[in-house]
Amino acid sequence: VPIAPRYELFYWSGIQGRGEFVRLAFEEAGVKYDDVARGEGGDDAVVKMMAGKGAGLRPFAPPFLRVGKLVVAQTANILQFLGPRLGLVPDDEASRLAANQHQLTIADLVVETHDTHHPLGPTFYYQDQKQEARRRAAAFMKERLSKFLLYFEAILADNKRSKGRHLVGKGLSYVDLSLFQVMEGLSYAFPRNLERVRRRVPRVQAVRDLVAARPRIAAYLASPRRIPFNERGIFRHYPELDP
Ligand SMILES: N[C@@H](CCC(=O)N[C@@H](CS)C(=O)NCC(=O)O)C(=O)O
Repeated sequence: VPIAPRYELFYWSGIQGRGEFVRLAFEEAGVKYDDVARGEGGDDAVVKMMAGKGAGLRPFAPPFLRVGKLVVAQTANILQFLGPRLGLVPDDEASRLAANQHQLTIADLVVETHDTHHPLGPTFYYQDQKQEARRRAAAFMKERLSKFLLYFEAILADNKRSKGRHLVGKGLSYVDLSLFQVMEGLSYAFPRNLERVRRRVPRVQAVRDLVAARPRIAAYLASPRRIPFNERGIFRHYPELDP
């Protein structure tokens, strides 16, 4: 990989989705990246790569990153690759493993959040699985949401090196950015239910606030580069799922 590489991010153009975890890392680092599908080629550019029509390893699903001849897919894997290059993870092996581990746990939470509106999977429209979605969302709210967030609260409390302010090491890492994104998404999708959990996770909330106040992140959030949440992404607001 060249010293100042051209980073091309491939992700669906109309949603934050999983691509947002990667965008936030670039934005915090102040490193330029092409958001390929939002350019001229549109979403077709993503589809072509998955059909093996680009050089490099063929990805199963977006997001993926192309850097020269290298193609890197899977959100956590992309962030593991970018972390050291963007200065968003400590150097030591234990911290890198911890960062990747937390990112994978966040990926699990993202899947479970997605499954609240698509419990029968992506084959059927939400409209055709509304009943199941209600059951799944209720179970998620009752047991899973607080379980995940209280886990991250405990990780923060355990991380004495950062005085409980960061998930990994002493300073900000890509995992903090991802925790911010999850909190934003959950608060869009489930404002009522998240409010009930939020006060039980003050350290998680503080990470959210700290990331939102980072100058480059604040500028990004206020820019047109930040796609608004909508009902096509992972975090969808259906009032009937957030009683
Ligand atoms: N585990 C993968 C999941 C990727 C994924 O599910 N991507 C979604 C968009 S957010 C997609 O388009 N999937 C197409 C499919 O699964 O057929 C990751 O974390 O990157």
